Amino acid sequence: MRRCQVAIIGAGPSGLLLGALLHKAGIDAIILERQSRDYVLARIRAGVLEQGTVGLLQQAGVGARLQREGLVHEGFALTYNGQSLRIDIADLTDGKTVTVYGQTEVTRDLMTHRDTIGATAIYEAKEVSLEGFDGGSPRVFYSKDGLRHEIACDFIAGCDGFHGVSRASVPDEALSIFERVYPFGWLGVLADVPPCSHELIYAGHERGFALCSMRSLTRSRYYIQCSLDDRVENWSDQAFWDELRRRLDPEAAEAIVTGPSIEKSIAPLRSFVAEPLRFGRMFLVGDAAHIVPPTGAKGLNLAASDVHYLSEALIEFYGERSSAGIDDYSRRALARIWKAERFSWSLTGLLHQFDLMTPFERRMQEAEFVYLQGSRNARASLAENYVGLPF
Ligand code: FAS
Ligand code: PHB
Repeated sequence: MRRCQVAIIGAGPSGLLLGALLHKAGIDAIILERQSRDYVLARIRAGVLEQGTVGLLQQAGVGARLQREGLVHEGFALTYNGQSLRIDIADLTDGKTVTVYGQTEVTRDLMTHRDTIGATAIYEAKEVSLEGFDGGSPRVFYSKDGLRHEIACDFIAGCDGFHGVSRASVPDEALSIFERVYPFGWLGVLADVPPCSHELIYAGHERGFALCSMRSLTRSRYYIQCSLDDRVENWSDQAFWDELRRRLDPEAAEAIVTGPSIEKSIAPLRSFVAEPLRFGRMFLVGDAAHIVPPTGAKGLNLAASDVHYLSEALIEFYGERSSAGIDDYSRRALARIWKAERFSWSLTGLLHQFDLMTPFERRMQEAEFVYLQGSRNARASLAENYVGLPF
């Protein structure tokens, strides 16, 4: 049987970032990941980092490549039925910005860092199970190379995403679930073509939402809203490019450079929060605790603030033998989670087409866009949420 202070379930951004911050504080953690490294790295997900997330990665010692290769953005465009409005986030938030740097690269930097510091991450750890976290002696079990292994620890960090084992190990009666499943998904395409604009474009259109994003100046990431029963195989590259162009303003549509997709996938959209986030000596972190529709670019960034709160709490516990931080983790994390859930839900409602929209609801979308066009205060509210509310 192995022993460590903190057992971290999941080697996504949450687990790897928590592991890096705990290591820096001299706290011994073991990360257990169900998949292989390559599998984790092949998942194409988030693309926009808030300043707080960038700062945390730098604090963890993994900010160098991000600093070199990340694209700092001072604004983005909102378009609605072909009209374009630039949201000047730097001007509206006294200089705050966001950084475009793919989650794949964040994860790669964190994995490389963990190897460099010689800290333990066990990949392809199957059949992970958690025991004793409601008492004082948590245990984690997993299978690898045909053997069953056991880890004794002080705490378990459930960083294992929406479909993980951590939240599933909590008795239903101990959890309150809040959820909205949206009646559509996002069809995403990654292509080695230059972006159609130097900034992101969030497009609301009667045919459906579209998003023009990027990973670098030579690699673009595009999304279009699609129906829940749609399939990737229904969409040739050409069909995707044609539909994307239909949903953009004329200038952006004209600027689209097409090319073969190197990744094409459909993601469902949901808003989800589990309360509370602490169960004795086990904590839920990141997507294990909450999901947001990616419209507001909050998913990865919310995981980062959870990690910030939990790492601070555990460092305080081991450093000062105080449980104040771990006792307050759930309350503190949920306070920021719910504000990001509101923003993501609101922006999703503004920019997407809902099948059963009444003419009144369509007018409400239009009125919201016209209000944003005419009110600096309205744009400032959107901007302060987009750059990320304070930790
Ligand atoms: P993750 O899901 O990233 O990581 C959890 C890890 O735990 C995984 O590696 C998994 O293999 C592992 N795991 C699961 N069960 C386990 C078990 N039983 N034992 C051991 N390991 C286990 N956010 C944005 O901001 N913008 C986006 O565009 C965006 N697009 C997304 C698209 C998709 C399809 C999904 C699913 C999410 C998207 N997100 C996006 C949100 C996403 O970026 C998450 O917020 C981010 O991955 C959260 O990181 P983690 O909490 O580490 O969870
Ligand atoms: C992305 O680049 O994948 C991305 C960017 C912003 C979002 C969602 C996804 O809001």
